[in-house]
Amino acid sequence: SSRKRSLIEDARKERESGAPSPGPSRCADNFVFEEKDGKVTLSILFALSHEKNAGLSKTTKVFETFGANIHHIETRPAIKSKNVEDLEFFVRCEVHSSDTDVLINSLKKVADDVRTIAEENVPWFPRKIWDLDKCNHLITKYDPDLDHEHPGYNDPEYRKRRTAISELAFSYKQGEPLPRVEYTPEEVATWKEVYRTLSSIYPTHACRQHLENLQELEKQCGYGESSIPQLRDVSNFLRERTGFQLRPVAGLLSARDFLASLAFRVFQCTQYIRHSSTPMHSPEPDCCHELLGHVPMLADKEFAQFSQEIGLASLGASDEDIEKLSTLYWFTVEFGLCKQNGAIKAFGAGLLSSYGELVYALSNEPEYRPFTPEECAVQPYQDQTYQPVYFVSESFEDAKMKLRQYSATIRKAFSVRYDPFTCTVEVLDQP
Ligand code: HBI
Ligand code: NLE
Ligand code: FE
Repeated sequence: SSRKRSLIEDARKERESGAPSPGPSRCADNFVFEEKDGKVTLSILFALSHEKNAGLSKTTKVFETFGANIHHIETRPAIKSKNVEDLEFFVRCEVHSSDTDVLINSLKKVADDVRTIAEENVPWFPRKIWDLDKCNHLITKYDPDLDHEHPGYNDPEYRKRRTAISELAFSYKQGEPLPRVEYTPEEVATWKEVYRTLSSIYPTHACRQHLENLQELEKQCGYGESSIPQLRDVSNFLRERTGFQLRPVAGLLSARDFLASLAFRVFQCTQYIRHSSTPMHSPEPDCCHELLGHVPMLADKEFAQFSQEIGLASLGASDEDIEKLSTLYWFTVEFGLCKQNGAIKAFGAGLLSSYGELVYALSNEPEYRPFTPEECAVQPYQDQTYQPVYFVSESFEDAKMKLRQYSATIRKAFSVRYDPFTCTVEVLDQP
C-alpha cells in the first residue's frame, strides 16, 4: 500500500542523510514504543546479499522463533549495495515488547544492515516491578550443556542438577516466595572450601563495607562455612537493610535485562553452585559469587543507591549506552578496587568471590589505572579469566560520585524516576 511505501521511502531518506528525520515535538511518550497488550508493532529493514538469499529462511526462522505476527513484507533492490541483485526487506510485525531487542539482535546475526525505523527507536523497558518477569533473556555463553570448556560439561550429574535448579528460576514470578534449595553434601563441601579460603584473606583484601556487612550476615543470617544461605533469608535481610530484594535467575542474563532489574532494587541471583573442581574461580556467576561477592555490598545503603542509579540510567538506553554502562558496572561493581587508609582493597563482587583472582588482583602482576568513567566505559574486558587491568578508585565514595555523574550524562531524551510506593518507573520529560 502507499502508506507502507512511504515508510520505506522515509527510512531510505533517513539512511541516506545519515541522520534520523526530525520527529514531532519531543514529549516523553514519543520515545516509547506504542504498546498494546504487551505487544508492539515494529518496522524493520534488513538486507540480504544475492548469494545469501538462502539466508532468507534463517531470517524468517527468527521471526517465527519470537512468535512475531507478520503484517507486511516487501522487497526491493538494496540501493546501497554494489550488487544490483542484492535485496532489501521491509517487515512490519507485531511482537512481545520484551522480545524486540533479542529479535533485532538475532536478526543481525543472519542479515545485513538491520535497522528499525526511527519512530520506534526506544527499546522496551520494564515500567513496573512485575514487568521483570519479562526480563528473562539468558545469554548461553557459559552453559555447561553447550560450552566444552565448562568444568561441568563432562559431568552429567552436575548438568542435571543445574537444570533442576534453573527450573525454579524459570517458573518464578515476581512477588512469590523465593524457592529454597536443599543443597547436597557435595555442594556444601564446595561452599565450605570457597568460604574458608576467602575468609582467610578478606581481612587484608576486602574493603571495610564488605567486612562489616559479612560479620552482620554471619550474626543474623546464618552465614558460615557449614551451610549455604537460602536466598529467601538473605533477601529478607537485604530488604531490611537497603530495600534490595533478590530474585532467582537461571544464569547470565542479557546486560539490558540484568541492569533493568537494578532500577527496581531487585538483584538477580543464580542459585546453583560452581563445579567442585574449580572452587577458586568461576567465569560465570554462581551462588558463591552472589552471596559472598554481591550481598555484603548490597547491604550498604550508599552502594545500594549507586546500583539502583546504574539501573535507572539503563532503562530505554541505546545498545551502545547499555554496552558502556555494563562495562562500567563490570569494572566497578564486579572488579572494582579502591583505596582505604592508604591501602588498596577490593570492593568488586567478582573479586570478592574468587580466591584466585582476589590474590592476583592485589599482587603486583596486573595493571592499575585510576578510575575515570569515560575511559573505563570503553575498556575491553575479559570474562573468561582474570582481568589484565583494574581501575582503582580514590575511595569508595569517589567511585560512586564519578559513576553517578557519568550516568547522569547518558540520558538525553527523557528521564525516569522510581516511585517506591507503587514500585513503578515514571517517564518524564527532560527539564
Ligand atoms: N547476569 N545473572 C547475571 N549476573 C550478572 O552479574 C550479569 C548478568 N548479565 C550481564 C552482566 N552481569 C554484565 O553484562 C554486567 O556488566 C551488567
Ligand atoms: N569470577 C567470579 C568468581 O569466581 O566468583 C565470578 C564472576 C562473575 C561475573
Ligand atoms: Fe556479579
